[in-house]
Amino acid sequence: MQDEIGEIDGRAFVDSAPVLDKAWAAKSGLGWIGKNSNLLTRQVGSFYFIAELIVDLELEYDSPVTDHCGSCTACIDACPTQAIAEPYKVDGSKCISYFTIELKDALPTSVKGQFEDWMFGCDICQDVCPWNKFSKPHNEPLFNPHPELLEMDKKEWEELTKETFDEIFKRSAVKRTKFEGLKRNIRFLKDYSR
Ligand code: B12
Ligand code: SF4
Ligand code: SF4
Repeated sequence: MQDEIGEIDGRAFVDSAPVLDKAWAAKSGLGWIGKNSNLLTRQVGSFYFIAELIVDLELEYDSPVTDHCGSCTACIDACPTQAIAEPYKVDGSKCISYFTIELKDALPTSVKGQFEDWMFGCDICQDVCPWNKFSKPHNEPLFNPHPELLEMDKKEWEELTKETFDEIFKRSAVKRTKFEGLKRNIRFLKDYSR
């Protein structure tokens, strides 16, 4: 933007600061917030991050778009932990994503058998969303998984070592759980899978 426009100042964020990503994106006309609480569009569904540029530049604003969830309840029906407490409201403390990424303590046995095969995060309420049949594959090499990761079978995941974890998740958000967190999740799936 500086190359095109000249002297401007600002900051960029991607899930990296206390900014209301979804609310601002919806206000900017980038999509609507669906019943699964993610921002989505009819053109590309919801499989993307939301990023912001906060700049000292006067812009022409777009208007919000309309909600196209209609009578669909696919995300609510598919959530294995009933975390979508009511349309548009996700109870974070029941979400597999919270349990497997954010929770630092032991996983409660009250949710045993409910994680299907999710060991880090969960995309079920997006996988079932009819608008995601319009989602497009990325072309960003940095998002590609480590090739070794794609080859691993169940046994290798269960025997994951710190060395392999450090290697395959070197540049990945999976580091957020740390090695012990991911091992905890894998053990939980092993002990309580249906
Ligand atoms: C906390 C958080 C979580 C928590 C809680 C999520 C929740 N739905 O409550 C947990 C750990 C569970 C989580 C999980 C996931 N998350 Co998350 N998460 C966040 C984070 C860091 C903060 C959200 C937040 O609580 N903000 C504070 C509250 C007050 O704001 P808010 O939720 O935006 O709500 C405002 C408005 O949206 C509006 N609003 C909200 N609900 C409603 C309902 C009605 C009826 C109305 C009128 C208005 C309204 O009012 C609020 C106040 O202005 C954001 C990043 C960010 N900085 O925003 C990512 C973010 C929301 N997460 C994201 C993703 C990708 C996920 C996962 C898919 C990850 C995964 N694969 O496991 C799951 C999806 C779970 C789900 N169905 O929502 C993306 C969503 C991208 C998108 N397309 O929308 C974000 C935006 C990160 C990013 N920048 O890309 N997440
Ligand atoms: S991410 Fe998974 S657990 Fe969380 S609300 Fe969606 S389907 Fe439910
Ligand atoms: S699955 Fe249906 S209700 Fe849920 S966000 Fe997608 S369109 Fe909306």
